[in-house]
Amino acid sequence: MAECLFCRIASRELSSDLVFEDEQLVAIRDINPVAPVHVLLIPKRHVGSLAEVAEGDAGLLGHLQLVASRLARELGLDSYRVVNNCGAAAGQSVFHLHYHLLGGREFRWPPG
Ligand code: DGP
Repeated sequence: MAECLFCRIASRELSSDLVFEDEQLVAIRDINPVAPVHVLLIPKRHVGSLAEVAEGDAGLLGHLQLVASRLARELGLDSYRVVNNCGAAAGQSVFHLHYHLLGGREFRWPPG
Protein backbone atom coordinates (compact mmCIF):
# COMPACT_ATOMS: atom_id res chain seq x y z
CA MET A 1 0.00 0.00 0.00
CA ALA A 2 1.56 3.21 -1.19
CA GLU A 3 0.52 5.27 1.84
CA CYS A 4 1.38 2.66 4.49
CA LEU A 5 4.39 3.63 6.62
CA PHE A 6 5.63 0.07 7.14
CA CYS A 7 5.16 -0.83 3.46
CA ARG A 8 7.38 2.14 2.64
CA ILE A 9 9.97 1.08 5.21
CA ALA A 10 9.84 -2.59 4.14
CA SER A 11 10.37 -1.63 0.49
CA ARG A 12 13.32 0.56 1.57
CA GLU A 13 11.60 3.68 0.17
CA LEU A 14 12.01 5.13 3.68
CA SER A 15 15.23 4.59 5.59
CA SER A 16 15.39 2.66 8.85
CA ASP A 17 17.93 1.04 11.15
CA LEU A 18 17.81 -2.36 9.46
CA VAL A 19 18.76 -5.41 11.54
CA PHE A 20 17.75 -8.19 9.13
CA GLU A 21 16.05 -8.65 5.78
CA ASP A 22 14.95 -11.64 3.72
CA GLU A 23 12.39 -12.20 0.98
CA GLN A 24 9.45 -12.15 3.40
CA LEU A 25 10.25 -9.55 6.05
CA VAL A 26 12.45 -6.80 7.43
CA ALA A 27 13.55 -6.37 11.04
CA ILE A 28 14.31 -2.79 12.10
CA ARG A 29 15.08 -0.93 15.32
CA ASP A 30 11.99 0.78 16.75
CA ILE A 31 12.18 4.57 16.49
CA ASN A 32 10.83 4.87 20.05
CA PRO A 33 12.39 1.96 21.97
CA VAL A 34 10.81 0.82 25.23
CA ALA A 35 13.61 -1.64 26.05
CA PRO A 36 17.37 -1.77 25.39
CA VAL A 37 16.61 -4.12 22.48
CA HIS A 38 13.45 -3.18 20.60
CA VAL A 39 13.23 -4.62 17.11
CA LEU A 40 10.17 -4.64 14.85
CA LEU A 41 9.59 -7.62 12.56
CA ILE A 42 7.59 -6.41 9.58
CA PRO A 43 6.32 -8.57 6.70
CA LYS A 44 6.96 -7.08 3.28
CA ARG A 45 3.44 -7.92 2.13
CA HIS A 46 0.78 -5.64 3.53
CA VAL A 47 -1.46 -7.26 6.13
CA GLY A 48 -3.32 -4.77 8.32
CA SER A 49 -3.19 -6.70 11.58
CA LEU A 50 -3.23 -10.15 13.12
CA ALA A 51 -7.03 -9.98 12.88
CA GLU A 52 -6.75 -9.99 9.08
CA VAL A 53 -4.58 -13.08 8.57
CA ALA A 54 -5.93 -16.16 6.78
CA GLU A 55 -5.02 -19.85 6.60
CA GLY A 56 -2.63 -19.05 3.78
CA ASP A 57 -0.58 -16.82 6.09
CA ALA A 58 0.51 -19.69 8.36
CA GLY A 59 3.93 -19.90 6.72
CA LEU A 60 4.54 -16.17 7.10
CA LEU A 61 3.43 -16.20 10.74
CA GLY A 62 5.70 -19.13 11.52
CA HIS A 63 8.58 -17.46 9.72
CA LEU A 64 8.13 -14.27 11.76
CA GLN A 65 8.51 -16.25 14.99
CA LEU A 66 11.46 -18.26 13.71
CA VAL A 67 13.26 -15.04 12.74
CA ALA A 68 12.37 -13.49 16.12
CA SER A 69 13.93 -16.48 17.86
CA ARG A 70 17.04 -16.36 15.70
CA LEU A 71 17.49 -12.59 16.09
CA ALA A 72 17.05 -12.85 19.86
CA ARG A 73 19.85 -15.43 19.96
CA GLU A 74 22.08 -13.32 17.71
CA LEU A 75 21.41 -10.22 19.81
CA GLY A 76 22.44 -12.09 22.95
CA LEU A 77 19.00 -12.25 24.57
CA ASP A 78 18.16 -15.26 26.72
CA SER A 79 14.94 -13.73 28.07
CA TYR A 80 12.78 -11.64 25.81
CA ARG A 81 9.23 -10.86 24.86
CA VAL A 82 7.59 -11.06 21.43
CA VAL A 83 4.51 -8.83 21.28
CA ASN A 84 1.80 -8.18 18.75
CA ASN A 85 -0.61 -5.35 19.44
CA CYS A 86 -3.79 -6.09 17.50
CA GLY A 87 -6.27 -3.24 17.30
CA ALA A 88 -6.19 0.29 18.66
CA ALA A 89 -7.44 -0.68 22.14
CA ALA A 90 -4.53 -3.13 22.44
CA GLY A 91 -2.03 -0.43 21.50
CA GLN A 92 -1.66 -0.91 17.75
CA SER A 93 -0.70 2.41 16.20
CA VAL A 94 0.65 1.30 12.80
CA PHE A 95 -1.89 -0.75 10.89
CA HIS A 96 0.53 -3.05 9.11
CA LEU A 97 1.15 -6.36 10.90
CA HIS A 98 4.33 -6.38 12.99
CA TYR A 99 5.83 -8.07 16.02
CA HIS A 100 7.91 -6.32 18.66
CA LEU A 101 11.01 -8.19 19.89
CA LEU A 102 11.83 -6.71 23.29
CA GLY A 103 14.74 -7.57 25.53
CA GLY A 104 17.53 -6.34 27.74
CA ARG A 105 15.44 -5.59 30.81
CA GLU A 106 12.95 -7.28 33.12
CA PHE A 107 9.28 -7.34 32.14
CA ARG A 108 6.24 -7.49 34.39
CA TRP A 109 3.12 -9.57 33.95
CA PRO A 110 0.33 -8.77 33.24
CA PRO A 111 1.32 -6.03 30.77
CA GLY A 112 -0.42 -2.69 31.20
P1 DGP B 1 2.31 -0.56 17.55
O1 DGP B 1 1.99 0.57 18.49
O2 DGP B 1 2.24 -1.94 18.18
O3 DGP B 1 1.52 -0.44 16.26
O4 DGP B 1 3.86 -0.37 17.17
C1 DGP B 1 4.29 0.57 16.25
C2 DGP B 1 5.72 0.84 16.55
O5 DGP B 1 6.31 1.44 15.42
C3 DGP B 1 5.97 1.81 17.71
O6 DGP B 1 6.71 1.14 18.75
C4 DGP B 1 6.77 2.95 17.13
C5 DGP B 1 7.27 2.36 15.84
N1 DGP B 1 7.40 3.31 14.75
C6 DGP B 1 6.48 4.20 14.33
N2 DGP B 1 6.95 4.89 13.27
C7 DGP B 1 8.19 4.42 13.03
C8 DGP B 1 9.19 4.73 12.05
O7 DGP B 1 9.02 5.59 11.18
N3 DGP B 1 10.36 4.04 12.12
C9 DGP B 1 10.57 3.07 13.07
N4 DGP B 1 11.75 2.46 13.05
N5 DGP B 1 9.65 2.75 14.00
C10 DGP B 1 8.49 3.42 13.96
